[in-house]
Amino acid sequence: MPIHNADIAATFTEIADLLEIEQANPFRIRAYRNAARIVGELGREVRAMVERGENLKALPGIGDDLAAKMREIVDSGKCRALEKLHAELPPAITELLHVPGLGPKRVRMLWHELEVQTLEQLARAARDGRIRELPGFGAKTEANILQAVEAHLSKVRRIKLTTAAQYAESLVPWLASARGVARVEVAGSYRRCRETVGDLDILVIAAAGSAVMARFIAYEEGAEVLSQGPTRASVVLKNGLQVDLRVVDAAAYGAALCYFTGSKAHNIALRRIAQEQGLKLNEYGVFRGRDRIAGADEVAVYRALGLPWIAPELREDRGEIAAARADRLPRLVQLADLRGDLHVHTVATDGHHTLEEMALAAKGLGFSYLAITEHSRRLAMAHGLDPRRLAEQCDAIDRLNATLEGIVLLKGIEVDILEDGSLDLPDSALARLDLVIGAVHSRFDLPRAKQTERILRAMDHRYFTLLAHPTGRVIESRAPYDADMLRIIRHARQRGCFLELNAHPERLDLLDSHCLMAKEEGVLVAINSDAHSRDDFAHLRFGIGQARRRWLEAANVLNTRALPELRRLLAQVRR
Ligand code: DGT
Ligand code: CA
Ligand code: CA
Repeated sequence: MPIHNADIAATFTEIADLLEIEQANPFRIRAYRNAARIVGELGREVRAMVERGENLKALPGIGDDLAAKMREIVDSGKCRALEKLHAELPPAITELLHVPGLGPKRVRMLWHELEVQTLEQLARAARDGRIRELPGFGAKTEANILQAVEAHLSKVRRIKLTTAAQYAESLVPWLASARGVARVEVAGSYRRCRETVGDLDILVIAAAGSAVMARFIAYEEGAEVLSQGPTRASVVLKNGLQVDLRVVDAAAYGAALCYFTGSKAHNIALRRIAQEQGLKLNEYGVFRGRDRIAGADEVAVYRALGLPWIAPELREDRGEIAAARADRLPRLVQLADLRGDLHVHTVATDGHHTLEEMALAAKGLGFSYLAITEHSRRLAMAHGLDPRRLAEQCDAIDRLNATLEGIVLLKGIEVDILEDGSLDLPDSALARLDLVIGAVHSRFDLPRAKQTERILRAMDHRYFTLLAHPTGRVIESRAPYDADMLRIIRHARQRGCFLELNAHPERLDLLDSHCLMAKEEGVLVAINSDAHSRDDFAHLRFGIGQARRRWLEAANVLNTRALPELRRLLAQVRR
């Protein structure tokens, strides 16, 4: 069974959680949490690194012990350290940690005193009024716990697109290699590049009697078969992700692809258009009376409805159909339009590769420029740069640029925006840079007016160029900080500075809705990888997907500009 980074990260997180409940050494716990984060954010598969015999200890915070555990997980699918903890503690107890207000101490007490081991038992204990009796709990806490558990139990689970991609990219070749399969494609919200997906919808063209269904059911990562028939089946994978498979004829493939790509709202709008023209649209084709006038090919399905083909990312019934009818669909930005990346880190702070390694990797992607933007000193955890180290890096960049061919390194910084809106480095340190990215990394809790003012003030700084990950959210784990994004975007317009769409899989920030706001307000967006390793440039495709969902064209994106034009734009922002 192929092991994905998400599996390794989940194993380490679970170990850390269980150790916390056992009240183990905090340093040990932190080492596992750190490893889970590093692996979870890595732009390449640990499995491939192990297969190639690469040194896992090159990853930050990974020593002999963790490297050995990673190899063990990749090789055997198991981790003895976790199994040992499972033998000592109830299996589902870590779920309790995800209830707001419950830390390891309380979970331990609930388990020891009330024998609560699962969310259901927790809810029952709360309903019975048993929790309030425990020292340090009380009736109010009990009520809060009950509410949180019930909300949690009813919440439908969605999975990050980037995580789903790891699973889809193993499953698709597995299905494609079955006898009689002509084509495999993932439709649904995955194809529309939503930032999270509820399940995967996979479409297959296969001849009658093909082995694809049997192969799907036999997939090693499958945990449970929910339903199974000759042309459709649903399986839940071990990670909880549901996969719906449909086998269709080549003659209906385009119509099925259109139907199962959705969204539902887009489908309904298309069907209405068909009806207006006396046609019928369903998952088998476009029909006039009993004649199928289109079906095999998605472009032809749209054409039969009198429309140009609409890119999947647009299919949300958010104006794309009217735009298509008027022949005014946007020419969406593509990965190949990017000429460079304006936000990366190196070994000087918390990155894994050197300046030169990052430059060569960027050049390998066809980029003509790459901005080096380390953290500033305030982020001590990430070894942020002070003025002296920044100056040294600038010198190193100058020396390297003199020898590099085909790629130019730009000098930048990801400087912390302090609580009062000032920047973490003095003007004298920033003056020499080509660009200054400002970022909020602290005090996410400021009230809306204060948070907004803080960011506006930072933008007014004479050297400020670009606002990094503008809302600060981390997908499914940290909500955006409370700030007036429209005001921030309008201020960026007046100030002439830019916004980032950070393509890091945990972030995808600018959010979907703000991308459109930026476009409408005329603020250029930089789609950046925030790479901490040369493999992380792979994140860019998810940033591109997010941008496309909100209609961004190459012209709306800063780093589609050629270097001379980019330099001109960056210089214009300085005061
Ligand atoms: P998800 O899985 O929640 O992230 O979102 P989707 O869009 O992948 O939704 P899903 O998996 O329930 O269904 C896949 C596609 O199938 C959906 O985008 C459109 C189509 N579909 C599903 N149910 C209906 C329906 O009741 N009417 C129409 N017109 N289309 C539907
Ligand atoms: Ca789906
Ligand atoms: Ca589905």
